[in-house]
Amino acid sequence: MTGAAASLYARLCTAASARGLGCRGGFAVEAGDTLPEVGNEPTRTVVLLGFTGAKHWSVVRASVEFSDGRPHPLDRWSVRMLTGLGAEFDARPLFPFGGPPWWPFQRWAQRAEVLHASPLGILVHPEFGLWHAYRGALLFATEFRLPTPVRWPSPCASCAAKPCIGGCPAGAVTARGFDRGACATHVASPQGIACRSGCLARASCPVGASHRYGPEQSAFHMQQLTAT
Ligand code: B12
Ligand code: SF4
Ligand code: SF4
Repeated sequence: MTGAAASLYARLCTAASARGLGCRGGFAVEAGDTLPEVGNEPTRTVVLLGFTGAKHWSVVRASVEFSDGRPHPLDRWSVRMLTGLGAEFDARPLFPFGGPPWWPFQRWAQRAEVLHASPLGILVHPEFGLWHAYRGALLFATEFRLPTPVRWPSPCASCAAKPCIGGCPAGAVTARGFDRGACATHVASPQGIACRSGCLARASCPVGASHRYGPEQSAFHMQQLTAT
C-alpha cells in the first residue's frame, strides 16, 4: 500500500464533506462478495457515504432537487453527489434505493463500522444512535487503507427499559423484530398522525439523542416511507 493510496480515504472524506456527506467507513472486498466491476477492473474496496445526525439536512434542503417539485429529491441529490465524487475519484457509485433488489447496505455498514441491530431493524451507532443513514457507496478498483472499526457493546443488550418498544403505539417494534405491516397500517390511519411527523419509537431511544433529526427532516422521511 503506497502513501498516496493510504491518504485516499482522507481525501475522499474531505471532498464528501464539502458536498454535505459524511464518510461511513468501508471494507476490502472478500471472496463471496458479488459486486459490479469498476470500469473493467474488479472492485477491491468499498466506501460508504451518508448522514450522521441532523447536520447534513440544511445542505440537502437547500439543493436544487428540493426546489424543483419533482419526487424523491433526497435520492436525486444523492445520485448527483455520488456521481460527482465517483468521477473525481475513479469510483463507481451504488445506491441504497432504486430496488428491489436492494444492495445490502446494512450488512455492508456492519463491516465498515461496529453497529448493532436494534428492535427497530435499523442499526445503532455509538455516537449517533439511530440517527444515521446511507446515501450511497463508492466502489474502487484499488486497495487502500480504511479506518479500523472500534468495538463497543450493544446498547440494546443493557437497555432494560427498551423505550423504543414501549414508544410504538402500534406494537410494531418488538424484541423479535419490526412488524412492517403493523407500522404501515397505523401510520396510514387517523391515529397515526403523530407517527407521520416522525417515528415515535426511534425518537424514544436515549442513544445519540442530541443527534435526533428535526421536525422537518423527520416528517420528510416518514412521507417517503409511506410513499414506498
Ligand atoms: C425496504 C426498506 C425499508 C422498508 C422495510 C424495512 C424492514 N425493516 O423490513 C420500510 C419502507 C418499512 C423501511 C422503513 C424504514 N427504514 Co428502511 N430501508 C429499506 C431498504 C431500502 C432495503 C432493506 C432490504 O430489504 N435490504 C436487503 C437486504 C439483503 O440487505 P441487508 O443489508 O442484508 O439488510 C437486512 C439485514 O441487515 C436485516 N437486519 C438488519 N438489522 C437486523 C436485526 C436483526 C435482529 C435481524 C434478524 C435482521 C436485521 O434487515 C435488513 C433488511 O431486510 C434499506 C436500504 C438498503 N439498500 O439496505 C433501507 C434502510 C434499512 N432503512 C433505513 C431507515 C433509516 C428506515 C426508517 C427509519 C426510515 C424513516 N422513516 O425515517 C424506517 C424504519 C422502519 C424500521 N423500523 O425498520 C436505513 C437504515 C440505516 C440504519 N441506521 O441502519 C436504510 C439502510 C436506508 C438508508 N438510506 O440508510 N425501510
Ligand atoms: S431504546 Fe434501548 S433497546 Fe431500543 S434501540 Fe435504543 S438502546 Fe436499543
Ligand atoms: S412509525 Fe409509529 S407505528 Fe411505525 S414503528 Fe415508528 S412508532 Fe411504531
